[in-house]
Parts: sequence; structure tokens; C-alpha cells
Amino acid sequence: MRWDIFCRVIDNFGDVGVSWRLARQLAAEHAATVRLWLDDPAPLAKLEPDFAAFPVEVAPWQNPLRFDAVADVVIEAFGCEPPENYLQAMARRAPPPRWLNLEYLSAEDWVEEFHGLASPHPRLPLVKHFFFPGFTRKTGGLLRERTRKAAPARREDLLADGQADPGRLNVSLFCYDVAPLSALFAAWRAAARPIRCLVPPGQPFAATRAALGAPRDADGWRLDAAGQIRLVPIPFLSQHRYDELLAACDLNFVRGEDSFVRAQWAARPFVWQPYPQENDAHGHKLAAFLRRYTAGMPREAKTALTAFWRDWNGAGEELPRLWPALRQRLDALARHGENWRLHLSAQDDLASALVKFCAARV
Ligand code: TRH
Repeated sequence: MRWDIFCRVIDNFGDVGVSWRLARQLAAEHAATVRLWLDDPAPLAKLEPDFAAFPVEVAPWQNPLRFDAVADVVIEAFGCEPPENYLQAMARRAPPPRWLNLEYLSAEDWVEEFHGLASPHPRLPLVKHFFFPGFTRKTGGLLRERTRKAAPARREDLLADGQADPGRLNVSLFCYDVAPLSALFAAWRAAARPIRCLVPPGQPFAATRAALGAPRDADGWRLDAAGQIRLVPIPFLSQHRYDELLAACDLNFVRGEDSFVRAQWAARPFVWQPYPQENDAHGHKLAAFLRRYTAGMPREAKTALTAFWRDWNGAGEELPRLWPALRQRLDALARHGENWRLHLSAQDDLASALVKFCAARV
């Protein structure tokens, strides 16, 4: 089968991150011929500098689009709407291609109801289906590689300064710049336990810099006089290396959609910051995920995690009080993370679910 995936970069890395993972998996695990139409290749080059070496054709999205033939399956990522001349060609094709809109991820209950719904095109003889990723069997599932599992390989290398230091908590910090970083750093200072926090470029680095000023020494910021609590700037890693980093850390701060899902496959304790949206849509997403994720979690761990996540996504005023409780529960959260990964692994991964969905509609 030939697949065309359309992706517009709205901002950040999530749109491309998801589209690229899907494209790669369809090609590698479902023998699909995949073309990824991108309006901006720059973020992909960061996620996978070697993208040209993969069996996915990355093509420039131009208006009008230059293409030979319409694919058997057309995926538009996040409602990006394929160009008009391509839509016209889809309508002329007999039979028309299967056309799906890959939606944003949410754990909210309504997702099950909307997953798979059809929407006839207002002008053209085409039908689009809505495909919702999700956390239950009645949704489209989550992106998960069958073939490449992230392992905490070369833990010391990944943890920046090469020191295996069992007493230290290793943390990765991928967040938006609205995160209450000053409060988090105050919490870490007050707790005075050794921490190495790895800070990727972009918003996490800019926000850390805004909170603390420029890094004082070559390997980052020291939060305490003895240098036990350190923030270490790291380069932007390829997706695969980032997965490895998540698996190697004791705690991961993640955001948006794709890093959030990867943190769950890494099965380490994590703190999530959903993409900030209008009308508190992110607040609803956060509450819905917390409900699912904390079901069956030991009570103290659930209380500590829920309170910390809420404050991390709010003013952060309580973080100094909430941090010691979260830290104390990290072992319980790691065990829960393993169970959660097993639970999620029992459902079809998103690429397989898509293939089945399309096959059922031939
Ligand atoms: O970059 P994001 O904020 O993307 C967001 C969300 O997807 C959001 O839902 C969407 O509306 C918005 O984009 C437009 O966060 P996300 O989803 O976690 O994507 C980050 C990607 O970057 C993910 O694929 C992991 C990858 N990554 C690396 O490959 N290397 C790195 O070093 C880091 C920090 C991230």
C-alpha cells in the first residue's frame, strides 16, 4: 500500500515528531511505501539528522503540490488539510483513497465516541475519518515501535558528564517556558539532595536561563554552594537518543504529546506539562490522564504525583512543599510505570491500528 502523510509544522517538534514516527513505523513494520509531505523540514533534521537514510520519502509541501499519483491511504496530521489540487486528484481517483485525520492525543472519555467517525467532504465525493490516538482499546492506541525498544544503554554517556553516581538523582527537563522553574529550583535547593538535571536547548534552556541567569561554569548551573545540585545544558538529541535518555533518567519532565508518550514507554517516573491551550483545554487533558494513570497506584504515590503535576501546571507555589513527597515516592512510581507500560502494551499500537482500520474499509 502507498501512504501519503501530510504534516504542517505549527510550532515546536510535536507535529513532525509524531508524523515521522508514524511514517517510519508504517515503512519498517507494515511494508508500506510512505511519503511524508512536510512544509518545513528543519525540525525533522533535528529529530533525525540522517532522515534521508530511512525508507521514507520526505517531500516538500508546496501549493500547488507536485506529485505523480494519489496514494492508497492519505493521512492528514492534526487537521492540516491536504492542498486543493491533491484533494481534487483524490476525488478523481477510483476508488478514492482512504482518508484519515490523525487527531491530537487525549485521555478524555469523549475520544472513544469520536474515534473512527466519518465526515463527508462538503464539496467533493470524499469521506474523511477521524482517527484518535488514545489509552483504551476503543481508540487508535499509541505510537510504539515493535522493532526498536529504547534501552538505557550507555547510561553514563547519556548522563552528560560520564559519572556513574548512584547517590544522585538524574532528571531530564523538557518543558514549556511557562513552567514554574524558579519554584522547582527553590524546591531542589531546599531539599539539598544531589541532583543532576539535563536541560535541552530551546524553551527549557531559555526558561532556565531566565530563572537563573547564564550558566556560571562550563558544565552548567550550580544550585548550591557545594555543586551537588547541577543543571547541565545538553544538545538536542535524535529521537532515538532522546528515548534512551528517558529510559536512563530517574525522573523525566516531559511535555506536549510525543515526549509524554515516550516517557510512558520508558516507564520511569515522569511529570507532564500538556501543551498550553485556550479555555483550559490542557487542564481537562491533564485531569483526564491523571484519572487513568493513577488508577491502581498506591495511595501516597497518587497523592504526591497528583499534587505535584497540578502545581507544575499552575503557579508552582507549592512545589517546595510537594517535592520531598514526590521524591520519596519515586520507587513506587517506577514500579507503577512498569505496570502501566504493560497495560498499554496490551492494546494495538497506533500504526497497526491504522492499518487494520484501513483494511476494514476496503
Ligand atoms: O515539541 P512539543 O511541544 O510539541 C507540541 C505538542 O505535540 C502539541 O500537542 C502540539 O499541539 C504542538 O507541538 C504543535 O512536544 P512533544 O509533542 O513532546 O514533541 C517533542 C518531540 O521532540 C518528540 O518527538 C521528542 C523530540 N525530542 C528529541 O527528539 N530530542 C530531544 O532532545 C528532545 C528534547 C525532544
